[in-house]
Amino acid sequence: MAIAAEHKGMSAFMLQSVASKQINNFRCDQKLPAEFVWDENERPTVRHDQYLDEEIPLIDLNGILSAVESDDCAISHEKLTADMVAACKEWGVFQVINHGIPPEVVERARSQGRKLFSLSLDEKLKVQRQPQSITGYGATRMANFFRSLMWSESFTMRASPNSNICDYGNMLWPNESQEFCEAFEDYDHKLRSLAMKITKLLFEGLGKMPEQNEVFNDFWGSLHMNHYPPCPQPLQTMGLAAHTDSSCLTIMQQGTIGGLQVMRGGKWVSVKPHPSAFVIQVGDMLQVLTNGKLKSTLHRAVVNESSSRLSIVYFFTPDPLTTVVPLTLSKNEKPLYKPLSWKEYLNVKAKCFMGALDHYTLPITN
Ligand SMILES: O=C(O)CCC(=O)C(=O)O
Repeated sequence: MAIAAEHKGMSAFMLQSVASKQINNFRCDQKLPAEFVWDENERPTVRHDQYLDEEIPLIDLNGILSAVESDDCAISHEKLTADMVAACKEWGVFQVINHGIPPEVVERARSQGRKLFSLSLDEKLKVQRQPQSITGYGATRMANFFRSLMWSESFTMRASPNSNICDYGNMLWPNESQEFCEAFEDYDHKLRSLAMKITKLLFEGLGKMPEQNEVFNDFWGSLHMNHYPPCPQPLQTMGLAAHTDSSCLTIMQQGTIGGLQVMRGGKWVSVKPHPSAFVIQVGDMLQVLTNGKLKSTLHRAVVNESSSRLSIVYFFTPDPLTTVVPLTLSKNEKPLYKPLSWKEYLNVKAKCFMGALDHYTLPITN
């Protein structure tokens, strides 16, 4: 196919540059450029706003996140953790409300995200993601696994405890980066705490609370934003191709415009935006830590013709060098995965993409 031949031999870095240039120079009276047209059998069949009658589980964290609990609370706590685990097993995704993160914190980060993507391409290229780096501006890193380009641009920063948020703020707005820096540092700290709590609740729901394991002492975070401009032929392209996240947990804010779809029972399901909710998804590392009891969620993003969409994603990951092993083993249960570090896993994922977990999967023995 012509497009494949055209892209053959291009590095992910070059593909990112091609995609960013095309998207930023695009005029809305133009047709979808050929590089973005996906093969018919790979195109979306479910629109961004085509929702099921059955709702994706909505979990109310009201009261549960506070430290003090009465006996009544203990019952609801148990039910809540069981509901979370059931949602992960049945849907691979759930949304949380009353999560304790004020709406103004979310809006402040979203407004800075919109400001960033509305900069000129030249300004954004000052912070372009470099070939071996996971942070910076560009198209998605998984670009070179696909023959066609994706209709999106993205920007990633390391979050605490090793944040480069303010460094990026200073590079983008040398004399006025304070607002950017404060907005995302605040967002980062609050999301980190929420991610820790939800991770613990999930382990509790599985009946195992491995507090002592070193993974729990040292989680890292990163903040990733995706911008999907309106697209003239949304059903011929893909915003972000199907993938699982390498993280432990992913917490996403998708605003009011839908586009996220998760695979459930062999079918794509659109996640309906809830005005104040965060979307929670299981990543590859949680699959390893739970010995496959929770599976990482296969998901993708589709685009639409009328509205631009911004998603802000917080990836909660193990410390890059800490050894990650299955932690929820019951008596006689064998580990399904070899020990790994997240750093090493990212390198394998960059080469094998969706085959990365297979690389660490142990043969089943009796
Ligand atoms: O924007 C979305 O809806 C999906 C984002 C996503 O899957 C990602 O950034 O990994």
